[in-house]
Amino acid sequence: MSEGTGPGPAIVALGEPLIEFNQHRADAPREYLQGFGGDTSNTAIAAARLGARVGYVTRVGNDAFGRQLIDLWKHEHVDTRGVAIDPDAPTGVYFVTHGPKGHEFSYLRANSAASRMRPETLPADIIRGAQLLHVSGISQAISNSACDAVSAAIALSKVAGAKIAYDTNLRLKLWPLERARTVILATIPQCDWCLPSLDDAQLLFDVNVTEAVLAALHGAGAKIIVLKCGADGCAVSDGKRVERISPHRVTSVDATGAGDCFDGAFAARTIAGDDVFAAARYANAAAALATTGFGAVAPLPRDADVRALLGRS
Ligand code: KDG
Repeated sequence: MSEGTGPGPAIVALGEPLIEFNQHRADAPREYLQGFGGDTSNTAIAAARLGARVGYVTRVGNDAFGRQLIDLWKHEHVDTRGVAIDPDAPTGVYFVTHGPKGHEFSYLRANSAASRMRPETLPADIIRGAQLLHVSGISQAISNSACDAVSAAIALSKVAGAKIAYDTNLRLKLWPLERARTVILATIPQCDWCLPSLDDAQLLFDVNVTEAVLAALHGAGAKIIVLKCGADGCAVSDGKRVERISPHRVTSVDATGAGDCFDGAFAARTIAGDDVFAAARYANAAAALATTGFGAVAPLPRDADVRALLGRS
């Protein structure tokens, strides 16, 4: 697998990586474990750990955190040819705190290097060479120019005949609901696979029941939907058939990045030839394993772990 030479990646993810500080001990709430996050980076690493040839497209700062991220991707066999170093803006940071309602994110990322992505700076050849582009609502929320870069990347992938996977990843700390809704509803019909969480879809469409959510998403132009329902597993719909996939029983400590792991596993398996239902069953198990450790990246599983969990269920 290549980190910078040889054949280009089959899967390309585009977005913002973050340095993570995770409050990992209930008895020491001011102690933070440093790790890594950023939804699309998590997705890229998850897919790479599961055996896919993956590349990442972003900008990092010319700082210690940017260098740590580049080292991480190299270590994880994620191709870094699409990563640019911005001399004038920092790498983004976020904190994860844990409370009775689950985890909460606090960001230090305004005007970050990744937020300065724009269509003209995209590595067009790398995007055109991939079979699958993965983007998210966070990639679009971080700035107007990054939002335009996502549209440009989608256009490049479409011309190249690649599949496009889209996680709505709605973060209301990054943009207001009305703007998010406008952009997300314009993006959904352009993508082949729509991978929202149930929470996102409920907020976007103001409906609650899974069937109504799936109908609203198809009505908005989604072709294939993989609805991630957190601790309740997921539901897959191709417009003709709906399959509900039950959750796996694991000891969860931190759900940060579980949805991103799902996306990476789904991408890895579809590229390997699985149909969307089989890929979602696999991804559902991978995502469960991602909740068994702290942080978005450290607990991302390997193929043998996922298959062992699938074999136990
Ligand atoms: O899904 C986990 C991500 O949300 C986390 O790693 C941080 O990318 C992040 C974000 O923007 O919230």
